Amino acid sequence: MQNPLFAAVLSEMATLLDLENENVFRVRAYQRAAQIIEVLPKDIEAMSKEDLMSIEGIGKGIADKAYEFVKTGRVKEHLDLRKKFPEGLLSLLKVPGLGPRRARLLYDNLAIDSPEKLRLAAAQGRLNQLRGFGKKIEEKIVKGLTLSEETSKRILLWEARSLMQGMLEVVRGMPGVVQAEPAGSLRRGKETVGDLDILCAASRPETVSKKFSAMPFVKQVLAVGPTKVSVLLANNAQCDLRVVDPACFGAALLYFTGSKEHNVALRERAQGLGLTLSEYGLFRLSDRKQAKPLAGKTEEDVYKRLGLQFIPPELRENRGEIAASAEKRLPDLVEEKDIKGCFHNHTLESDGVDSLEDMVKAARSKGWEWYAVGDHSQSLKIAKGLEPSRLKKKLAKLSEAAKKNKDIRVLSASEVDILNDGRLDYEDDLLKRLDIVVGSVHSGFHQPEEQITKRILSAMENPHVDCIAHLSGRLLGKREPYKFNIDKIIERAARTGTALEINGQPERQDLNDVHARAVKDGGAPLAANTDAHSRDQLGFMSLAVTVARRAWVEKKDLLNTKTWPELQEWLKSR
Ligand code: DGT
Ligand code: CA
Ligand code: CA
Ligand code: ZN
Repeated sequence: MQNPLFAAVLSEMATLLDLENENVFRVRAYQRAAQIIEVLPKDIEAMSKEDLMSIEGIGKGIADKAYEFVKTGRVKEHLDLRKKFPEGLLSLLKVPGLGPRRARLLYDNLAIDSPEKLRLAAAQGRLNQLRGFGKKIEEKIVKGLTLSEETSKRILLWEARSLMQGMLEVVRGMPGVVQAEPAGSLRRGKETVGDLDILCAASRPETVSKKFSAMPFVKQVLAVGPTKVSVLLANNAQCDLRVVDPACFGAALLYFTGSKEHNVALRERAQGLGLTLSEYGLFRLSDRKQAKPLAGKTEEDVYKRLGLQFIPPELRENRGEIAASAEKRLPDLVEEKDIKGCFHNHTLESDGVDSLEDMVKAARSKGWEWYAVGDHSQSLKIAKGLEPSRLKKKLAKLSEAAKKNKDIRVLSASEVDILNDGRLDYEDDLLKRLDIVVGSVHSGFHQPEEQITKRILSAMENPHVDCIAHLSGRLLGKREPYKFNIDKIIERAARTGTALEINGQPERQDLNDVHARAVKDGGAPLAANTDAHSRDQLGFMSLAVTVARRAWVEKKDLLNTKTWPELQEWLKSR
């Protein structure tokens, strides 16, 4: 699956064309094509040019480039465009708050071609010499610099997973490869990953490492040895491959999955038992030559020999999982197949792209029992939020859909803004008519902690509000969470029975794992939501479930594992 890599190429081309002052329609066409390819369910490799061109938004130019990319692993025009600008300018473009036009101004007038030079210029107060760079913009840029420095080298889990899928297909197809699995933070399901780690067992390691470094979408080989390769992919993501002997695959997988902290704690436990654990296996301390492994073929064997229950990768952060495993009280983690529905979704009535009918169809094909169709409320004008009159019309449409769909229960919902003063964006008599009300903060992000907390608390006091969405408001790499008092919110949620959402949008993953675990421990309900704005985005449920698993969440802790009769009962009890 080369789609994500090709999408990254197109999106960078859009940026470069914009830098060149190319006409905006061409720039937009590339941006649009990148978005389309990114979520295309079909592999571009398996599509003809005609197939591609039959998709709305993909013309001949893009189809030709897709063909070139599949054949050669690169796009010549992309590389030519790149050569026109210094590498540093490209990294400048990734700073939130700096578009291509502003970056170009900085480059042409102040010779700024790297984030470092930008920071210096800001510190020296040289930015406001430029037209259009007022105090506000400057502050925004400096904030953006800090954020992007922290996250620039990390990839969102969702994106990393789709890259990994493509890499695994290739590696598994190489001669002599017995097994290949993802490792590292990706396997643990961390919200962002620094690099992709692949572990593979093969009879002739050198052949694999050679082939791996010669893959078409490798941009640069960073290091290569017979059993270890590090490469940069076309989209600048780093990928590490380790090749090991099948006999110690389990021990190696355990080691390279990490986390480092989990590994250290495991090794301490081994030592206490007179054993030693390494990437090659578990041995007696007395077996100095490490000739006779006690375990190593599978992870299960290693854990068992250490007197432990198998620990799912999502829990391996040294947050109490080893003690829990030793005492046989590991949680029975929720799985995606336990999910029966979703509270928070959008249609094209507000800012989604698919119709109500199509969203319901997609939910049905996921095998869900019930599905709450929502949209934004009136105050969120940029997202075409529904005024009461439109919402009432939609309610009529929804009851039509509910009658037509017998095999999935269609519920009415809304994502209702929690206004700056804590009131909700619809009157109670309208809220009362909705099956599910999801309350959200979309404004006043800069209010002090006390004020934002108060807004959320008062929304939870409203008996119609069933769930609070994306509690922290963060966008990974783009926007910091606003300030709120998590303890007070959890305490209130536990009392009012209001669910707190685990939002599965790749940039949100909000609640995060730590907060979600605190919610569970605090006895408040959780709901895993996709916040889908298109049919494809129902797939984000898997991301929400991963966050839940990292938070030690079991089936019973998540409201949307309830069957329809169970959910009905819950709704009645509110
Ligand atoms: P990342 O890539 O920053 O998101 O995080 P990881 O956890 O994937 O870290 P990475 O890629 O540096 O290494 C992959 C795994 O290899 C890591 O989770 C544990 C193991 N590992 C790497 N270096 C060490 C080390 O120095 N000591 C131990 N015990 N384990 C290590
Ligand atoms: Ca890694
Ligand atoms: Ca690595
Ligand atoms: Zn929202």
